[in-house]
Amino acid sequence: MRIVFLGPPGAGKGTQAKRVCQELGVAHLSTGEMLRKERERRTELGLLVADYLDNGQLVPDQMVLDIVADRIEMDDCKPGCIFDGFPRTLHQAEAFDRLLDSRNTPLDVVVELVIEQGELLQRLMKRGRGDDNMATIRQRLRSYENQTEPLVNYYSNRKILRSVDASGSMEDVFQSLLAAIASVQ
Ligand code: B4P
Repeated sequence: MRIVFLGPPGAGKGTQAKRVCQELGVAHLSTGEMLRKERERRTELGLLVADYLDNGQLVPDQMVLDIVADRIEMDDCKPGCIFDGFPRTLHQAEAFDRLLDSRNTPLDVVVELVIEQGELLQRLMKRGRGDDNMATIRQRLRSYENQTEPLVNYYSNRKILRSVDASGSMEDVFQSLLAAIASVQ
C-alpha cells in the first residue's frame, strides 16, 4: 500500500506514521526527518536546506522530489510505504503522481489528520524541537494553509481522501487511522 499522511505541523503525522508502519509492515518515509538528517550530517543538501528548516519555510520542491524519488527505489519500500509530510505543495503532488504512474504504483489513500490550531501550538511548544519556537511555528502554519491545504481538494476530487480527527489520545488517533486505511483495502 502507498499511503500519504497529510496535516498541519504537530498534527501527529510522524508519531502515528511510525506506529502504523510497524502495524502494516510498510516503510516510513518522512521528508522532514530526511531533511533534518541531511542538515545534521552537513551534507551539500543539508547546508542548502538548513535555513528553510530553521525559518519554518518549505524546502524547494525539486530538492524534496529528488530525495523521495531515490528513497522509493529502496527495497524496504517495495511492500508499501507511508509518505509522512509529503507531498506538501500542488507541484509536489502532481510530480509525485507522474512518478508513481511511471512505476505503475498509484497511491491507495491519503489520510488527512484534522486538528485545531490551539492544540497544535500546545503540542509543538511542549515538544520543543529546534524549529518549535513561536515565530517558526506560525510560519509553518502559514506555509501549511497557503501551500499544503489545497491538497485536501486535490485528493478529495480523486476520491482517495479520508479525514481523521487527530485531536484525541495517541491510541484513539492510531485506531482511527487504521480504520481509515482499512476502508480502502
Ligand atoms: P515535519 O518533520 O514533517 O514535522 P511536522 O509537520 O512539524 O510534525 P508532525 O505532524 O510529524 O508532528 P509530530 O508527530 O512530530 O516537517 C518539518 C519541516 O521540514 C517543515 O517545516 C519543512 O521546512 C520541511 N519539510 C518537510 N517535508 C517537506 C516537503 N515535502 N516539502 C518541503 N519542505 C518540507 O507531533 C508533534 C508533537 O505532538 C510531538 O511532540 C508528539 O509527541 C505530540 N503528539 C502527537 N500526537 C499526539 C496526541 N494524539 N496527543 C498528544 N500529543 C501528541
